Amino acid sequence: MGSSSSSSSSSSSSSSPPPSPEFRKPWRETQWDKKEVLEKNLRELKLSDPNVKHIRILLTGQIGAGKSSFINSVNSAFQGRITTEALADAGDAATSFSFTKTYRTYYIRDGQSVLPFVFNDIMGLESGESQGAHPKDIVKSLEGLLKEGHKFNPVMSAKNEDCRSNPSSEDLTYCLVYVIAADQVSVMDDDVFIKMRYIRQKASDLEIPQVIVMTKVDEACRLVKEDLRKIYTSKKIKEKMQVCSNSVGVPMSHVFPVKNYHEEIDTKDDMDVLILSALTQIVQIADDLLKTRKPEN
Ligand SMILES: Nc1nc2c(ncn2[C@@H]2O[C@H](COP(=O)(O)OP(=O)(O)OP(=O)(O)O)[C@@H](O)[C@H]2O)c(=O)[nH]1
Ligand SMILES: [Mg+2]
Repeated sequence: MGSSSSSSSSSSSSSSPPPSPEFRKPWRETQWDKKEVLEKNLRELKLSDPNVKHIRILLTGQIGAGKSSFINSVNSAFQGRITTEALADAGDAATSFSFTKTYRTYYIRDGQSVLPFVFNDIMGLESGESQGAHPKDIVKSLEGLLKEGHKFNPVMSAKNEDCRSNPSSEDLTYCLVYVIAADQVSVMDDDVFIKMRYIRQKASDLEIPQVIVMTKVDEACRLVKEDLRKIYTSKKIKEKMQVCSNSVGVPMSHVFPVKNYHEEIDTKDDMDVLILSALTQIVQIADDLLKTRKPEN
């Protein structure tokens, strides 16, 4: 009798339910019902230096990570409709060449006015010496040296004669954003991380703040795909954010998960809230640098 009860208790403990994929409470606050407030604050933002009209944010990351889609998503959130100005790859992300090949500045419009922040979209990083954007070009862009329309050449960084010699405050980058796909971060090639760490070192030397936008959260977690509001209760998403943070060396407080517009035909408030929350943090971090930095002449 005694032995049978002890064997039944050990079998019940070995078949205990699997751990829940969710935390009981979100570990970060999100203003799900405050989309208009987030939008208004960004629209009415006053930069710390009145001489700078637009604060420049540079996006870098692996090919197909969702850099162009993030710019389009920000624009879509402000327009209230899907826009594709930065032209993202229309196909599956499994392409081996960068869809973005030219250096361009994207302005975000809100009705008639242009918002006080701009994005630079850059060719994606790829493993291998002569694949994807040249890391030195990304550093030149951080320093405000790359000219608009520059055509990326994976084999060779931009020549000095093709670069600006006297960048203005507007040409400088005030925040570097690593765009990393949540479903790819655990399988990303070491070579891409090596390139990112090279860029990170140079950005740190220039005292440029860095953040991570983690895209494709819908591809990494089924719960989140079904309900974006589970973003900060999903254990899987937190785990992916931690991998991003450790791999690049950016603290968790600077990692922002988003779902980009990619197949939707209308904008959605929950997607907009995550995108605008990430943008609010990025712009504040960039503006902190603007307070202190002037171009070196
Ligand atoms: N499911 C999902 N797909 C996404 C998301 N963001 C981007 N995509 C898709 O991923 C693919 C690549 O996106 P892009 O924005 O072109 O990526 P990129 O980083 O600009 O790529 P390159 O310019 O080639 O370096 C496209 O097919 C997008 O539709 C997302 O949050 N979720
Ligand atoms: Mg692109």
